[in-house]
Amino acid sequence: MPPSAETLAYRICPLCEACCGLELTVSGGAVTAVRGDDADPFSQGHLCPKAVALRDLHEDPDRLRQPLLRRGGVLEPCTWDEAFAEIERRLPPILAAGGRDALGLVAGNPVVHKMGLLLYFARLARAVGTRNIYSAATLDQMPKQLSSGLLFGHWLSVPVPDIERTGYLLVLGANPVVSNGSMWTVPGFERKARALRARGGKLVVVDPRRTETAALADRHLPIRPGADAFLLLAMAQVLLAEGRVRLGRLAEHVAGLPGLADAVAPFTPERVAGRCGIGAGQIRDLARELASAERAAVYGRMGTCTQEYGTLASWLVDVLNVLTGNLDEPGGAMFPRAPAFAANTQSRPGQGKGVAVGRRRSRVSGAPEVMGELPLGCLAEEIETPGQGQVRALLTVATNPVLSAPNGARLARALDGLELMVSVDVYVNETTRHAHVVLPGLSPLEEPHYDVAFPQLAWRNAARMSPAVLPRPAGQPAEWEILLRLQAICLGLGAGIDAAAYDAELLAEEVGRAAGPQAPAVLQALGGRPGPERLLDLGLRTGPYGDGFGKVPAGLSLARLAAAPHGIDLGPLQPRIPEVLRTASGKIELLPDMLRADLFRAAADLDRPVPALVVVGRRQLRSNNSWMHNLPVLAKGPFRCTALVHPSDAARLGLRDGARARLAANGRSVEAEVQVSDEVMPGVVSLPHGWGHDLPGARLRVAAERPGANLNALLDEGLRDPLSGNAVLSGVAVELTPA
Ligand SMILES: Nc1nc2c(c(=O)[nH]1)N[C@H]1C(S)=C(S)[C@@H](COP(=O)(O)OP(=O)(O)OC[C@H]3O[C@@H](n4cnc5c(=O)[nH]c(N)nc54)[C@H](O)[C@@H]3O)O[C@H]1N2
Ligand SMILES: Nc1nc2c(c(=O)[nH]1)N[C@H]1C(S)=C(S)[C@@H](COP(=O)(O)OP(=O)(O)OC[C@H]3O[C@@H](n4cnc5c(=O)[nH]c(N)nc54)[C@H](O)[C@@H]3O)O[C@H]1N2
Ligand code: SF4
Ligand SMILES: [Mo]
Repeated sequence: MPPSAETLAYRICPLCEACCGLELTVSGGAVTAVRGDDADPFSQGHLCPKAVALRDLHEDPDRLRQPLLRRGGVLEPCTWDEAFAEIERRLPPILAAGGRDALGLVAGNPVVHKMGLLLYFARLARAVGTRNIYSAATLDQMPKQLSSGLLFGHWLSVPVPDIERTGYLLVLGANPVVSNGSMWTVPGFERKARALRARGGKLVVVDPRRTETAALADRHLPIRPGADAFLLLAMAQVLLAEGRVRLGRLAEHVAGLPGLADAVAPFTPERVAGRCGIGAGQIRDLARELASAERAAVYGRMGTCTQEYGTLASWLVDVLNVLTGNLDEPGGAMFPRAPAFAANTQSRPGQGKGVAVGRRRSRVSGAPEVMGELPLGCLAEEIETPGQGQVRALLTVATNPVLSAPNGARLARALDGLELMVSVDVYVNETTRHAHVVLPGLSPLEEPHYDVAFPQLAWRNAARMSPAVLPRPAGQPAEWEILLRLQAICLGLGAGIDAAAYDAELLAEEVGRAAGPQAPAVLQALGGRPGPERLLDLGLRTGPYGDGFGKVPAGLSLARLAAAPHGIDLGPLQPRIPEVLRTASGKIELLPDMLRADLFRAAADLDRPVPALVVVGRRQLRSNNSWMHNLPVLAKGPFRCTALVHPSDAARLGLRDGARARLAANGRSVEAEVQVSDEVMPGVVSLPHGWGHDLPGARLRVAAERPGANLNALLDEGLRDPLSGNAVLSGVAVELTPA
């Protein structure tokens, strides 16, 4: 074939949780067009403007293609051997002196969008054995993972709305029309929501801002930020007090119902109305409407997690799903069944160990470990504070916490105090500019892909994998190999290790433990594919749809999946209770002790005065957290990092539309352009996150042209939901003055 001939390639988009199937036109070694893949049974042709940016990302001259090494204070290109040799020279002595905990690990959002990173970061973390593990999860969804773990027994047993069959969808603190869904993989949410309304169903949105999703809804209820737990408690109180609870089929699978009525009794609609900014009558009506809908689902996301009562709110979302008989029912909130890697399809069905938290605590603040992680908000103090267990070396993988986490300025100072910082990333950005060694990952187009986590959160069961679209540049390792080499260095095996042989050795150990006498045959069947692909084949073949290495001839395997470029549909969500449960009791634990106890904190806080002005975040279609502002196709157009202010607040504060204003909190401030709009409720200002690209040393030429204001510069790294350790990013008091 002549190199200029056009070919079509199919690739799952790695840029958000929707995981859309894309059809890429490839010509002359470059991607020349990006479309949604209409033949993909899961995403059905959906795509958003970010997909087109995959091409910009691939071609971005600022994207790193060579490792960098700090020499004389400056990050300079080096060879891979030099980079690993430097790490091997510096890291083992730090571990020898300070122990395993001297190495901190931080994983960022794109880790979950790259098969090699997700599978091998977990392995690296286990092998190193450090307690200092951090990730974007504690800036995001940890409350949902904790509440799901407590209710259902596993961190990723998160029920999602069965949107195609529901008649009523209540959305709190999420804007899936823009975000394309989170902890709910639902490409084309907007189309599905319109279809819901077209068939006579209802969409209700609870959000301080009339979002793009709220604009589509039958009803928008503006809520004071941080008050969701109170709203949901009152709704549960109404259902219980008015005898509207119907557990249906779940009755025999639920524990803890008797205590629930007492626990929520103090939170009547009248008691919480002021805190929520929603009338008691409206709260009561909402509860009754939800209870009387034939098939309904409640869904809460970012807004309900990134607040002081994030775990309570996340728990109550599912309490309402249970109380209304909608959990695990078609048209309600259901558990997907992932084809591979899902803990809730493994081990004994219906019962397990549940989840444990607080098995250890962070050294400085005493924050409990959750899901093996410490709150990212603790990282700076763990680096700064001397003593046994102090973080002296740091490995960051695909993360930019200097912008994406509260009070990045403090973290940036702390990073400069490290003895060694290694970053696996594709840019020199606000965080990696602090590194001593930067190891670049491949462009997503150069790697095969399978979504390890998202099928467990998907609107429909499916299996899809993408081969690499473009060849990998000679000499550049895949990210899983980079992580494996780092693991070898940490374990004293040396940087020069043969990564493929080491990987095969580790796989043999794993399979040996799991498959016993069958291990040699299993290893033989997995063959000599690269590491992550072998793990995927193993996961698929031993998974719930798998071929069981020949036992189920029509079952799934990597070979079978690879032969289906658009993916394989595995049907609508099916009821999974009790099989999905992994609690010790084998029941849904409706009132876990930890949450019952947290209700006292909420009750004591019910009458706290509401600040005059609080800040919330805002996601935008042409932006993705902190890292896609360097891509021309997304960066063009009107500047979007504006502060939305309600007309009544603007008048009160003397702010004009288009004027610049200073936002101040916690003794820090940023400046942004004001956009006066009744889209936000009075008393709330909305500013997007992930901006602030004006820090010296970052190499993001496009982003630096319009740096924007960093919302997180205002926030407090110590303010967390104490149960999950999740940062409070929403509802923080701010002062707003003309600049
Ligand atoms: N105030 C406020 N703060 C927030 C949020 C909010 O709503 N409000 N949202 C939070 C949420 S939900 C999240 S998930 C976090 C995200 O915060 P982070 O985990 O910091 O993720 P990103 O900001 O998306 O930055 C991604 C990083 O990965 C790098 N990267 C991109 N692609 C690749 C790749 O293929 N390989 C490698 N190795 N690196 C890559 C980028 O260069 C960048 O450094 O931000 C959180 N911060
Ligand atoms: N285009 C785009 N898509 C993205 C991302 C992106 O940056 N850009 N980021 C991706 C990531 S990492 C994630 S985690 C997902 C997140 O996806 P979503 O969960 O949909 O997150 P947001 O769009 O931030 O929506 C959160 C909503 O909560 C509202 N809110 C704030 N505080 C409160 C509160 O106290 N109560 C209630 N009820 N609402 C509140 C905000 O106004 C906002 O509308 O999006 C993903 N998709
Ligand atoms: S919605 Fe998400 S997965 Fe789909 S094309 Fe856009 S960024 Fe990619
Ligand atoms: Mo996120």
